[in-house]
Amino acid sequence: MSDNRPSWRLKTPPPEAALSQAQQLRIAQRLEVSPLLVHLMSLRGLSSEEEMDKFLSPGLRYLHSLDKWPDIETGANLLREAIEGGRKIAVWGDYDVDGITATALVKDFMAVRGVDIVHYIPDRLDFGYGLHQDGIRELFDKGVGLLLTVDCGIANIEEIRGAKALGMQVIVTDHHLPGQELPEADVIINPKLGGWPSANLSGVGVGFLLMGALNRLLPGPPADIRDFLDLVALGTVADVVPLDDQNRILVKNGLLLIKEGRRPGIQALKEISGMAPEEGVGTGAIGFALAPRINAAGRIGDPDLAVRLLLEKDRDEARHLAEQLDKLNTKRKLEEQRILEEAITQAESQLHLPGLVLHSEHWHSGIIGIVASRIVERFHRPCLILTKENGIFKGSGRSTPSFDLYQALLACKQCLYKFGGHRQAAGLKLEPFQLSNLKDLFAWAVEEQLGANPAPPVLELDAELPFSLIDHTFLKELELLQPYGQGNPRPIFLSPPLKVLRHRFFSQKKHLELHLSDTTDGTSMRAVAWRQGERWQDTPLEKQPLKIAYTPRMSKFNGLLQMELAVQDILPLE
Ligand SMILES: [Mn+2]
Repeated sequence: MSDNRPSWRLKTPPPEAALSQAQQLRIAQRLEVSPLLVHLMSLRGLSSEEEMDKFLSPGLRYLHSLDKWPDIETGANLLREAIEGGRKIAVWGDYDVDGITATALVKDFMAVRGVDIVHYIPDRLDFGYGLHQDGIRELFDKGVGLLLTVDCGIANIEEIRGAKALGMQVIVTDHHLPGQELPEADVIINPKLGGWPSANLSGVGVGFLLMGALNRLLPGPPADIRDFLDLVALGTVADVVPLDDQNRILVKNGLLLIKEGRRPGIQALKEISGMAPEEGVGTGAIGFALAPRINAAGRIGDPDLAVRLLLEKDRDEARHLAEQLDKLNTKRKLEEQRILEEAITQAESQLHLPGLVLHSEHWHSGIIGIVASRIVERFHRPCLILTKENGIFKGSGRSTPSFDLYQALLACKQCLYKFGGHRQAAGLKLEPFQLSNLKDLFAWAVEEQLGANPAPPVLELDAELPFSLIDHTFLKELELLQPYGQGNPRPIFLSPPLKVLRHRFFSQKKHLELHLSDTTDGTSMRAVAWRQGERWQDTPLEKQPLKIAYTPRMSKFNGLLQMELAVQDILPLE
C-alpha cells in the first residue's frame, strides 16, 4: 500500500484578511479575546472587528430580512391563497436528514398555524430521489391541490409538467444546482438561481424562510418561528453545506435549542446516543450520532419513521421511535462494516490506478455512498461503488477535495444510463455490459484531472501553539469558533519539538496514549492518538524528539474532566 502520510502546511490568512500584529492586538482588546483567537478568525477570512464580533456572537438579528430573499414572498402568498381557498397542500421531501427535517418543519409549522397538510417522502429503493409520477398521482387522488417540494424538485421537469396537467399548483423549493431547463412550477425558490444573500442555504433553510414569510401573512397570532431552528440546524449540518454567515446564524442558534432539548424527538435521539439531557450538541455530534440515526430510516427502513419522530409531542412515544431508529442504525453499521471490508480488499488490488471503481452484485444500495466516503478517506482517491439492482448497476461516487467528480462522470457519459450530482458526490446507473468501459473511461478522466500520481494529502495547521498557552480560558475561547463545518474547520495546532515521557497502546493496541513534554517551556500534557496505534507500533517513540499536529480539548478521563490533546498526526524529528 502506498504511504498516505500527509504533508503539513501552516495556513496563512487570505490577502484581504492579513492583519498586522498591532491590528490583531487592537481587535483582541476590543473583543476581549486573545490575539491568537483573532489570528484564527483571520485564517477563516474575517478581516474586521465587526465581522469577527458577528462571527463570535451570530445573533438572529443579523439574518437578512425576509424581503431580501427572492421569490419567498411570492411563494408565501400562493400558500396563503391556497390555505384561504381550502386547497389541500402536500409537502414532498427527501429521505436524507435535510429533506426529512424540511418536511417536518413545514408540517409542524402548518400544524401550529392550524393548517393540516399531508407529506410524502419517496422510497429510496423503489423510486429514488425527487418527484415521481406514481406519488403525484397518489396525492392527486387524495385531493391535493398544491404540491410544495422541499430539498428537491428543481430537476423534475416532466413530473412537474404532469402535476400541472392534473391541475395542481406547484411550488418548488430546492437548493440543488438547476439544470439547463427549469420546471414549469408556479413558483421556484432556489438560492442557486442567483440574487440571494446566501447561495449556501440547505433545503430546510429554504423551507424555514418560506414558513417565516407565510407566518406574517396568515391571520391570527403568529408562531414563534425561532422554535423551528433546531430542525434547521440538524438538516443544515447534516447536508454539509458551507457554514457561511447566514448558515452560521441559523445553525448556532438552532444548536442552542437542541441543547435545551425542547423537541421530544431530538431529545430522544440524544438520549439513545448516550448524551446527557442538557448536553450541548456540536456539529460533530450531529454528524456522528443524530444524523446517522435519522438517515438509517431512509437507507434501510421507512423514512416516515424519522418524520414521525421529529413531529412527536409525547416523550415516551418519541423514545420508542428513537429506539426503532437506533436499531436500524445498528443494522446499517453492521452492513456497512461488511461492505467496507469487501470494498477495501478490492481497492487494495487497484492501487496502481488514480481512481477506484469497486463493485459487487449484493451490496445494499442505501449504504454504498457511506462506504465510498470511507474508501476515499482511507485511500485518498476518487471512488465509485456499484451494486446490482434489477439487472442494472447502480452506483454512488465520492471525490477528493481537489477533484471534480461531476466533470469526470460527464467524461464517462457515453457508457452511463443515468447520472447526476456535483463536485464532491454523485450517483450513476449503467448497463452491466458497460462496466469495463466505465473503468477505462473513469481511470482516464481521473488521470486527466489529477495526473498519474495524485499528490499526497495536505494537513492544514492553524498556528504553532506551545503547551504553556493551553488553559481553560483558551479552551473556552476556542468553543466560540463553533459550530465547525465547511469553511470553518476545527483548528489544528502545531506543537514545538516535544519529548515523549512515556507512552502506551490501548484497546488491543488500536489507540496510542502519550505523555509529552514541550521542550521549549517544560510543560507536560497527556495526548491520545486515536486509531493510530498500529502505525506507531514499531517506532521507538521515547528515543527521538517529535512534533504533533493536535487539537486541545476537555475530556472525561477516569471520571474527571481534564485537558487532553487529540493528536491528528505525529512527525518524528530525526
Ligand atoms: Mn439537501
